[in-house]
Amino acid sequence: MPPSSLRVVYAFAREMHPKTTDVFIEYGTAGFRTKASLLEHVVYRMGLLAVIRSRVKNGRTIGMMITASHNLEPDNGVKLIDPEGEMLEQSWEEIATRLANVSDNDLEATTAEVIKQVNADMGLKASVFIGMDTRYTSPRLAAAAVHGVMALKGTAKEFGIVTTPILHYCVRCRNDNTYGTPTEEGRKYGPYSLVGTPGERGYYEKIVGAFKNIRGKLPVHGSYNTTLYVDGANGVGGKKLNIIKKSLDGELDLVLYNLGGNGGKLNLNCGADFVKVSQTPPVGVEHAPFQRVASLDGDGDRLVYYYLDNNNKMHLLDGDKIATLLASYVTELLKACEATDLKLGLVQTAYANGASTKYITEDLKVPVSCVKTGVKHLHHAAQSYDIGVYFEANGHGTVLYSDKAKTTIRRIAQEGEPEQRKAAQLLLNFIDMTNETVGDAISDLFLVETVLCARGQNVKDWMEAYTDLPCRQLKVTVQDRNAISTADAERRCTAPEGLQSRIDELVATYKSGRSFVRPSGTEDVVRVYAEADTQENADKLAAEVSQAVFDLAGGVGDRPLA
Ligand code: NG1
Ligand code: ZN
Repeated sequence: MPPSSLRVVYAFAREMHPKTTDVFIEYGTAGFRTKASLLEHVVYRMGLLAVIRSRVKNGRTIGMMITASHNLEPDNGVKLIDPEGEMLEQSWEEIATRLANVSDNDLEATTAEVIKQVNADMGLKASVFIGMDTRYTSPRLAAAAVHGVMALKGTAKEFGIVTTPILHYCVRCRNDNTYGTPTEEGRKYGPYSLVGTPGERGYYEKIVGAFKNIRGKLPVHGSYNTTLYVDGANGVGGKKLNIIKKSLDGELDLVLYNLGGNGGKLNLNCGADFVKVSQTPPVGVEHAPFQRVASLDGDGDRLVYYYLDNNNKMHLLDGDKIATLLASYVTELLKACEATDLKLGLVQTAYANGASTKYITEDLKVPVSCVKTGVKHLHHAAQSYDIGVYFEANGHGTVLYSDKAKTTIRRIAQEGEPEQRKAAQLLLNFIDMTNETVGDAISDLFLVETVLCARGQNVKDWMEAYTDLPCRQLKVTVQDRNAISTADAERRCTAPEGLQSRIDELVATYKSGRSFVRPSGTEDVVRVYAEADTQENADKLAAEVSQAVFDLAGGVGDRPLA
């Protein structure tokens, strides 16, 4: 494409999506995320970048998801998805930030610069898949994305309202037709049965088909009960479960709440992030004690469970509990099929509860690594195992199976002794049910339900594997959150001076105390995490560390936020 044809880049910007703000915006852990009203020009420019990225990847499809996940309704965001269904390569984050912040007048020249820098062949075809969450600002932003794609003569395909993981799945399938068919519904086979080869399955066929298949092999027994309540966060995940529900034939009885009707607001006092951070049940869900409840976030990529006891006290089963449940079950199946050369490992972040890390190491005897916050770091680390289970404590995670693992398990399923074959076949269904591209609340929900059913366990049995240390998360607003630097997978803070030694002093006064601070990548705050032997102590430690951040890192206002 000759440089003169980049004029249209400026024309679209000026006429349709002008930059109306000078607020600097940065591509963070989850792409760009801020007030929806500040995003239109950013999304348009990401449409341009997606086309360039697609051409650099030889015309393979790139994804663009319009969402602000668990944030409240007024926010929105955009992130790019790479051809394998993974997060955008890190080295492109700086390019995205540059393109998002230049003036409209400089946009044409900067676009040309970027094309040159990444050596994109603008004569190639380019393909971009676009999806959005349920926010009322999303359609307008999706239109800006399409214009960005058009301005550089790429082909945009809109998926409408989808969960983030559905879009990741479709991008992966479009580029690798052995993984599946890039559609939500699938085309060939009736109500989500697991027929045909993996490459012929749409999203529901893959996940739900595998679940039904495995349920045929695992009769309900023990204290497992097929009724599951779900808090849909008034977002897209609940809506998709409502579609799936109709095809479940009693294998799982979903009772869905917070589906977006009745004035329920997205993520407001409900959803996985609210439940995890506030450690309180969502509004709008009514149930008896010990009923298993799953809570999704607004774009359907996070999942936590909880139940209430007889005293209405909430008990949370977060990402750590899900990770340990899945890792222990896969380990069991690997043993049963005697695939002893396959190494399983677990990846967590500093937010993982200390009790979970101890349980994984000492009881499950599974290697565990700790990485920086942000799915891309976890995903990457999980790829170093034959089978890598990764979860953030907030409920975002999945399981990755290497080609070696898949080949070995397939071979055992065909050639092994009868007992080995049985375990390997269950494992193959388990792999089918997993969305390996990214953490996926719907896929994870079916994985959890499968393990509980296989073990005949209720939610209390699951909880009893280990006891979480009480913990607390707080936020502190400071003048410049980037004044905080961290090291050792964010567990220690290297600036501002004196803060880490203050944290060490405070932690030393608490039994089982642990605390760390880091700047958020999605909000303009510093996050504080603390755990200790009692809830009272965890709360106190978190408050004291927040005060230290406030004092030493330039707190804004009268005192730290509650
Ligand atoms: P930040 O705002 O950087 O803490 C939050 C989550 C991340 C990740 C991103 C993306 C916590 C403490 N942090 O990031 O784990 O999920 O959002 O959504 O939960
Ligand atoms: Zn999310």
